[in-house]
Parts: sequence; C-alpha cells; structure tokens
Amino acid sequence: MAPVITHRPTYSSSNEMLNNDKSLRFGDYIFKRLNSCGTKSIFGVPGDYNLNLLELMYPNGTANKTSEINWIGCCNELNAAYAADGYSRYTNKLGCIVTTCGVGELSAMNGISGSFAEHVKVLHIVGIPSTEKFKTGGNFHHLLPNFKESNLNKPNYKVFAEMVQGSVSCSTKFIENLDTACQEFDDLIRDIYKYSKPGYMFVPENYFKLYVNPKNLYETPSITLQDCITMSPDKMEMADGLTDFIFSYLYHAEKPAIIADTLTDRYSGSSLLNEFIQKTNIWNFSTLMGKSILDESTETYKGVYNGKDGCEKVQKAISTCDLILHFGVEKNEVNSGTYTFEDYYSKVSFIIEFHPQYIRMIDMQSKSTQLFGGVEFTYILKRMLKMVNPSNLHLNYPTSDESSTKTDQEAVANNQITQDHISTTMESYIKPGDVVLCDTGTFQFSLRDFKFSSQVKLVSQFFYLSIGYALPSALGVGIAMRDYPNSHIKDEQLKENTKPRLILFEGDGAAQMTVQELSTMLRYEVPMDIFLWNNDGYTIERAIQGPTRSYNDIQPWNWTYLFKAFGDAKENFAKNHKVETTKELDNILTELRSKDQNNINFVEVTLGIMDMPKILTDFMVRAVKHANKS
Ligand SMILES: Cc1ncc(C[n+]2csc(CCOP(=O)(O)OP(=O)(O)O)c2C)c(N)n1
Ligand SMILES: [Mg+2]
Repeated sequence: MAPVITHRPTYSSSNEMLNNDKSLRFGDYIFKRLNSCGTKSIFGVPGDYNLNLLELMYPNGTANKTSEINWIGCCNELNAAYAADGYSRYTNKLGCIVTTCGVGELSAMNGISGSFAEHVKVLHIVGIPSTEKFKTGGNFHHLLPNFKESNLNKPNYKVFAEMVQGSVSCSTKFIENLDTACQEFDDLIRDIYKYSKPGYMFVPENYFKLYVNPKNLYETPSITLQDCITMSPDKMEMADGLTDFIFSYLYHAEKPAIIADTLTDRYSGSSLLNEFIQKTNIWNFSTLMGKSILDESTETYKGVYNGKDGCEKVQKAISTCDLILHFGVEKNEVNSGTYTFEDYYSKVSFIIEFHPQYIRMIDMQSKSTQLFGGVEFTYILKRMLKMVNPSNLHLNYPTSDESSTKTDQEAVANNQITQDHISTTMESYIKPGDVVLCDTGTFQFSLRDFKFSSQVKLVSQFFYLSIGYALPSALGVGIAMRDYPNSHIKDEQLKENTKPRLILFEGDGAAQMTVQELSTMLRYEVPMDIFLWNNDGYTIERAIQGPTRSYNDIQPWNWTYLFKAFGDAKENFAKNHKVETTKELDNILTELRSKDQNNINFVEVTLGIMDMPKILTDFMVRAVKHANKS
C-alpha cells in the first residue's frame, strides 16, 4: 500500500528544519499513521473527550468527512470493540476502537479482554480530560473517586490506565508530552504487532488538535507486522541450524503430523503452511482456535484436534502419528482440550512446537525439553518451504476411514429442523471463499467438525466464549471485506471468479446481548446472511444445568420485525425469513445459494428447546465421566 504522505514538504535543506517542523495536528498524525498501517476504518462512539479527534475527519470545517479514515459509529462501545476485533481478524492489521474516558472505555473492556485472550491486534484510543484540567482539577466527569478520603484528595487520573496495563493490554501509553507523542504511538503499534494483543493509548482531549512533528511519517512511511517480528543475526544462525535439525526428524518419520494453531494465522504463516502441506502431503490437523487456517478440502486434512474434547475419528488419526510439528502453538484450557493433547500421542517420539518467540523440542522417550528462545517460526517455515525435498520423505500412513457419521434421516422424516440436520445441509451451503462467523452456543459445537470448502475463513471466539461477540464482529468483518475485497483468498482464480459471502450463525440468547448492531449493518449497508437459531433460550446452559429452570429462559422476540424497527420497514436492504421445517430451510438455502449476496438475508430458524448436536451430547457425557474419574 502506498504511504499516505507521498512527498516531503519543501524544506530549504537541512534536517534541522525537519526536526523543528510542527506542521501536523496529533489527531491527523494518528489517522495518517493508522492509514499507513492499512487500517482504513475505525469503530467507536463519540464522547466529549474524543470529539476533538473525530472533528479532524472534517478538515477546514467541511460538512462531509474527507479524511482517509472511515468512521463506523456503533451503538455501544462493547460492540465497537467486537467489531474492531473482527476487522483485525479478517485483515490481520490493527482493528481500532475510539472511546471516551471511563464510561466508554470500560464498556469496551469485555471485548478487549476477548481480543487479549485470543491474540487479536486491537488498538484502543481513549480520549481523556485535557492537560489543563489535570493541573487545575477542573470540571470534568466520568472519573472514579478515590475509595478512601475522596473528599480530601483529587482522584487518580490514571486509574483506568492502571486497570488495563498488563492485564488486557500488551502496551499502554498515557500521553503527557507532545514532543514524544508520535514516537510513543508508533512504539505502541509495534508492540501490538509484536505480541498480537490489544494496546491502549490515553490522549488528553486538547492534544488531538495541537501540532506535532510528523517526521516519523517521512522516515518510516508504514509499520507492518513483518517489521515488528524481526530476529537478531545470531538467532538467524540458530534458526538455520534448527531447520536442518527439523528436516533430519522429518525425513526419518513415517507418519508425521502438522498441527495448525492460532498464532500461525496471527503471525501470517497460514499461506506458507498450506504451501508446505501441498508440497509434502503430510497429514494435517488444526486446533479449535486454528480452524480454517488450513485448506480443509484436501485428502490430507484430518480435522480439528482437541485432545479429549474432540472427535474420536481425529483422536484415532493422530494416535497413529510418530512426529508432531505444531505451528503457531497456543495452549489454553479450551484449545488444548483441557491440556490433554499428549494423551493421544501414543506413538509420537518427538514434538516440535513453533512459536513466534521460541521453538521448543520435546523428546517423548526421555521427556527432555529444549527451548530455543528468540527464534521466530515464520522465518523457519519459509526456509522449510524453500528447502524441503519431498523425495526424502518416507510417508506411510494407514488408509483412513472417510465414512461420514452424520445422519439426518430422522429429521427429514419428521420435517422438523434439528442441529444434526442443519450441520449436514450447512456444510454444503458454505462455498469456497466464504467468510463464516459463529457465536458461542450449541451450534459452535457442530461447526468445529464441519469440513469446509477450500479457502473458507472462520471467525469465532473458541476460548474466551463471550456470547454476543459474533454479531458485532460480523459488522467489523463486513467492513474489512469492503476495505480489502477477497484478501483472505489466496487462490488467484478463485479470487477473481468469486464473490465471497459473509455468513453469521447466531443463537437467540447471544443475539439479545448485542442485537443493536444489526442497525449499524443497515446503516453502512453491509451484506450478509444471518441464521438466527431460535431455541427459546440458553440451550447450552440447559444442557449443563437446569434444563427447565426459568433462569435459562429468555423473552421470546419477534425476530423478523427487528430490521423493520431498526429502520428498514420496507425490507429494502434486509429481507426477513422464518423457517420451521426442513423443507422450508432447504428451500431458503437453495434460493440464497443461487444468488449473489447484495443485501442482508435474515433467516430465523425454529429449533427444539433441548435439541443439540450429537457431538455436544457426547461431549457432555465424556465431561461427566472425566469429572467422576478425578
Ligand atoms: C457475556 C456472557 N454471558 C454469559 C455467558 C454464559 N453463556 C454461555 S453460552 C450461553 C447461552 C447461549 O445461548 P444461545 O445464544 O441462545 O445459544 P444456544 O445455546 O441456545 O444455542 C450463556 C448464557 C457467556 N459465555 N458470555
Ligand atoms: Mg438459544
């Protein structure tokens, strides 16, 4: 992407002039820097402390926004945080949210926490009271008084920055000096890329309009992920040696397995890994959070591996393997099947874990571990791709049993929609290149074992599991798909010939959390297909406890009236459908599949209150057995 500032202003000659130049407002610097990093749209809600920043989108008092940044006004800050998260997951660039001190930023906190837990690059800019007000303790609001002696002491102005630092933020800048503000902002961006975690910048409201020296923009026209994950020369030497070592294991193995995990995607290793698999035909698996990183349409893709919490067929396949190459490794309770990955590595002699900050090797016989810190895995992956010689491989996998266990005959006979029926029909509904979002709930369990068509991208919170996340995130993804059309598709032919659809799977309970953002989808005309599972409440919670308890009920809504209430009374942009039988569902899927997606299609699907996918019932049974054992 071309840098935003393409020509240097006419300085007479010396660097001194450039060093003394204060020609740009700090707010403009923020927008230009963001744009230079590829963030074209930002999300948020106005509040008095960020208005000075938002005003800069209308230069010289123009009535219409003319800056290079698109403002997407959300209904609340939590939703804006989810949308920024979705924007980043699609683009792998910074998703940006702008809020106001206290009331706004705290509302966003749950969304930011999810981004932190799941390694998403979100920049949170918080407008705070002016420096003048800090000094005089003048009239300002949204602050928290001190707990003790609040009438005697001024409040702690940094209380919110202290809350986030190190807990949900990898880097926090509290701007107090305009001379260093641009550098601090650039450093913050570098940290967000480096750690793939959210970062915060707190900016006094008056600073947005004050002038700063923009020389960083000339000297470093853009900051990319690649700039932020470089290795020192001595580590490169170490990485070269490690690559040879990895090959010596790979060429001796008969049944190696590649596992694609979350950080492969966050550190831009997905294409490399797919190419490596294509070249070598090594059996490959993804983790739950890594689902859709790999091309699932190939014969060598064996499914989602989730330790004891995954499906039996995949456990069986991995238990035949003798070497594990685990890329972009991310260990947490959910992704690792409650730390049971190794339970199924019965024939594995060696594990190699590839992480952005280290390579770890585990010898399963001696249980010895070696850690090589400071080595970045995409560097090694690039070398592996370049140097691998497929004729040196001695692959000898067992013939796999590809029979599908999915059945839906009972549902079709009764003409009643069940989740098992949906999973059989939806798998083929999703076309190559589609982008799919799924909220936390019963259907998320079905989706994990879908075999996606080629180059489908999935966005779902598999670890943090905050219900309501997926709906606003779909808004962010939709905006990102507009800013970067087809950028998730690597196959050039598919890229040219396809118009990918955005598909959102949403539970009724989850939707009630963040539903207002449907109106923002209307406002910015973001096309998508939305399937709303109406099963009268919190079915997954009913499965855990209290199947008939009222705490698992929700108020039934007239779902197909929502878009009308949100401003589209005549269904100009959002078409509403309600389906109650398998036949009606199949008809609407056929209809939608045959058309280009130019509007919102909202489909309410009626399900039984205790209907859940078979995999979830199996999971619950296993969980109870496991609990009884321990
Ligand atoms: C923000 C938040 N609040 C509460 C929960 C607990 N929780 C997890 S799943 C769930 C119910 C989801 O219901 P729904 O979206 O209708 O999906 P269903 O299970 O019915 O398919 C709840 C309340 C949560 N994960 N996140
Ligand atoms: Mg429900």
